[in-house]
Amino acid sequence: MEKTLFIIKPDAVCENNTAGILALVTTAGFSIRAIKMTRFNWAKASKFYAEHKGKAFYAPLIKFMTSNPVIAVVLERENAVKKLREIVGKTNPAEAARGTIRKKYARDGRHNAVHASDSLSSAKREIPFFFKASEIKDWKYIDYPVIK
Ligand code: FUP
Repeated sequence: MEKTLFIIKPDAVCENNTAGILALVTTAGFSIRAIKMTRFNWAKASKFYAEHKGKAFYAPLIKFMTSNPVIAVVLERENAVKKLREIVGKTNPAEAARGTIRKKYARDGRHNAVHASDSLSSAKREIPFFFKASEIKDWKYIDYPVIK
């Protein structure tokens, strides 16, 4: 089993698309191992997107990602990184395949609804931006007896 980081971005959170997006990922066989609503500050977002520093879209991207809350999610399934990227679709919704999350929920190439780690090493770098190891649990339902 593999874990990856998924972020529901400010556009999708504010447009109330969280439930629809999570329904798509859980239907695709992912389990939610950790989830939280939080807000990026400038320093954290700059570090998260450091690989894009120097590109024209970098500052507007950071501005957008810090503008409103995001929902960070640790998702797990076999081949999670690759499979999640498939159902997320291409960066720009105009190029994203039908049935993908970005085709359905993204507005454009910046306000594109979600983030998904692009490799296992990215997932390992990105998950700790939001979660301590102790917050990521393989919960198993236990039917505790009722104590009267
Ligand atoms: P992706 O892996 O599909 O999220 O895309 P990238 O890593 O290439 O880019 C990260 C984010 O930068 C995108 F999700 C949105 C933003 N971006 C732009 O705003 N404009 C661009 O031309 C490319 C990316």
